[in-house]
Amino acid sequence: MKKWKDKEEFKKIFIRKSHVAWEKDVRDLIPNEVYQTVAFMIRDLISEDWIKTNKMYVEKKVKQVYYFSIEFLLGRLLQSNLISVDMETVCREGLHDLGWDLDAIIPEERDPGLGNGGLGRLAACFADSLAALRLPGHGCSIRYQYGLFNQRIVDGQQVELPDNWLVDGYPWEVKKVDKAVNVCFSGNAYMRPDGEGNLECVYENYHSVRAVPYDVPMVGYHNDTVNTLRLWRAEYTREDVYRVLAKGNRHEAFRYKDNVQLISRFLYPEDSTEEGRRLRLMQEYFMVSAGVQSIVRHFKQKISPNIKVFGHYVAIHINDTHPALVIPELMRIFMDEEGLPWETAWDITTEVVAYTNHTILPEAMERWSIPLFKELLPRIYLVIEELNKRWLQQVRNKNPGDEAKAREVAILWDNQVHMAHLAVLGSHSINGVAEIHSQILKESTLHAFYSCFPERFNNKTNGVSHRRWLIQSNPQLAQLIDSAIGNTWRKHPEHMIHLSAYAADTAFLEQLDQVKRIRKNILASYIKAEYDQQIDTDSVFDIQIKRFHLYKRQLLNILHILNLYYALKENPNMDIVPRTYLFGGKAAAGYGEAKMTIKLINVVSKMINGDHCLEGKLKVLFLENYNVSLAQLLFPAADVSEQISTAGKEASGTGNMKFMMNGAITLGTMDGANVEIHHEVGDDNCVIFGLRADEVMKYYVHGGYSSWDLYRTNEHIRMLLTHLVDGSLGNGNYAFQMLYDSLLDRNDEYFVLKDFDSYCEAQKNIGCRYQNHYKWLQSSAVNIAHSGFFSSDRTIRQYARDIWHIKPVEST
Ligand code: BZD
Repeated sequence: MKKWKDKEEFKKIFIRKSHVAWEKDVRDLIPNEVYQTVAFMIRDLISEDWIKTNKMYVEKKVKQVYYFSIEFLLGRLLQSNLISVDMETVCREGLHDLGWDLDAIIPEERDPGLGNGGLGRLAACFADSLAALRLPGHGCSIRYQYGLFNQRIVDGQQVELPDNWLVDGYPWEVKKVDKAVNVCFSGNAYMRPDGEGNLECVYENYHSVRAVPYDVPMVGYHNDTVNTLRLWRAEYTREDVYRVLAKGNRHEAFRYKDNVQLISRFLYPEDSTEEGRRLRLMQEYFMVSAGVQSIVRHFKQKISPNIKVFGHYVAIHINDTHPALVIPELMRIFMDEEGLPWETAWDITTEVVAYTNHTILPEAMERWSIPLFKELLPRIYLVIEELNKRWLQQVRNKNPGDEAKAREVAILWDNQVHMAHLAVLGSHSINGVAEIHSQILKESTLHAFYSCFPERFNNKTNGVSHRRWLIQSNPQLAQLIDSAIGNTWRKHPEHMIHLSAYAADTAFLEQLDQVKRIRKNILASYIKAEYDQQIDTDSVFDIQIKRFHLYKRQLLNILHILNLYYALKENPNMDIVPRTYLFGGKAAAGYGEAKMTIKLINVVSKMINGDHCLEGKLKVLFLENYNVSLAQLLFPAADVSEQISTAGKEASGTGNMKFMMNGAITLGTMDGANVEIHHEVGDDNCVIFGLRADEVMKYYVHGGYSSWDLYRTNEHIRMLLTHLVDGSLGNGNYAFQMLYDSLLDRNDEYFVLKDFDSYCEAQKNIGCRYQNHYKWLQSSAVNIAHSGFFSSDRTIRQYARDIWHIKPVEST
């Protein structure tokens, strides 16, 4: 790996580079120019390794995995890359000599918001681990011109602003014009006899879009592996524009250009409405077709002309169902372009593809209307139709007369294409993302498929990159861990378990306390600077940061806070441990209840923070525009990690792991990976409350829960709900009617009221535990010690061993 020898060399190169890039004296640079100069210097360091890595994979003919994900939520790369090449100190000192502070330069990089939440961030942690473990694996996604919206809070309400993250350019990407491919949409496709007794497909009158890749290096931690994240952008070709122009209509040509570019213009929010669905389907096929074409081309050019051995060298992973069209696209290429018969094409396809499911919420299961699908992707539709025909024939032969069975597993049904069914059928491996989630998939959501292919189902509990979420975000804690157990945990996070021995070491716990204090102060200063709010660093920092969704139950959290507020008003001498409740997260633009929950939090926050009788006891803040960078400040400062989803609904959660790694105590339900966190640390070191998943399921199946009954019998609940609609929150009558209705008229689908008392108890329990500060610190240490299991390195090793069958590649 190339490095700067020392800060002197750094400065020399910096000065030369900045002269060339900006034609300016170093003293006259603006911070953004400093950022870009350092970024290009890092690119210089890694470029040889990047070329070498790809060469080595080809020369050694190793099997490579391609991770397809409609989202990659990378976070800023400057600091993480500096850490990977082990040059952070040299850079910091060099910049300092030149009059710049690295910490002031880092925020100059725009945080690329190419994802909504957990799913996209997981993809980024996986890319990080693949490179760190020297595994041959690459990402494939879309280069959205606008990432997830920027959130502003106006009058307590979320307002969505466009995120034009590319305005200043993106120094980490390399446009690869020579690697562009064409992706075809619409037109007509039909089968006809090929003259040799078989059928062949004719596909004509289609529109083609040029897909141009932009490669971003994924730099391995302290090694010389540099993998690639390939982001595709839709472009028009001059020839295509001329062709439209030749028809004599200039407006048509403009429209054509615009429509093509629209494909990679916006990231769609997870709960998007009907509008834009056509475009979303185009995006999915665009990414899939471009990615698969480039993999096949690379394979044929560099690995083997024999397509039948494709599966020995290539694994494709689909991150949820959005890339499931990989399956029919491989079939199309194998049959139409490589001339393979259906059966051979199918064997190779299923040998190559593996699928991870990330949700069991029925409304989040992707389905496309058949007429839309047929119109946009006629050739792909023919493949799916044939697949569905063959599959249902098999199912009906096995279960004669059982139409319910056919319905349960059909890809085409009710005029819809069922993407999860396509994904399951076309994959040799199907996994959930936490034990409980994988169990629910087998027992319920995908039970019919599980009985057909039990051997395909497995679990891979999620993990997060301890490099970004501990080493980078919390260097103070990382150093403390080093001083206790040495630094081998940085490469082997499972070694963190040795920290258990320090959970009773007073000196260590005092230092841990000190580190938490420092991190709380850093966060407090940031909040003062950015939001002009003062927070008390002696209070418990209780944090809920994640996407807003009814099942994640931010509503339960804020109702408890409101209840506490009323209790304090009634009894001002009540003895409570001072609390600072922090919220962050975005709601999908069209998700009324989620947006109203944000509004409720802001209204309650204003009321509580403005009430001077409560000063020093209770503070509530909603932090605008939660993103990866803000997350990096919040996790290290947390005392309490709010993981309070309705049991059975959160597939895994990954924020829970980041909090744990930073020593926060989980306050959660037995849901997703909380179950495994609880298993790791035990009842003494986390606080569990609420219904269990089987109890929730029983209520759904057999009934027996009435939120109105609770309303009638529980005076706290009645009072809180009344206040939502009687104007006493100072926001007009009926202000929160939608939330009131969801809790009562719609019978509280997510059991907020049912779990309310249990949650209040759990909050009291947290207060008591915090008062015994020594024990609290012990719990904190136990959590950190046991967080090694939740490193994405462990997860990726399991995927590599059990699903992809790929091995680390050592440089020679
Ligand atoms: O995936 C999340 C789950 O809700 C979490 O429980 C889990 O930890 C993570 C990672 O496995 N799912 C998402 O984040 N899903 C989306 O963001 C999404 C995006 C587009 C369309 C549908 C869902």
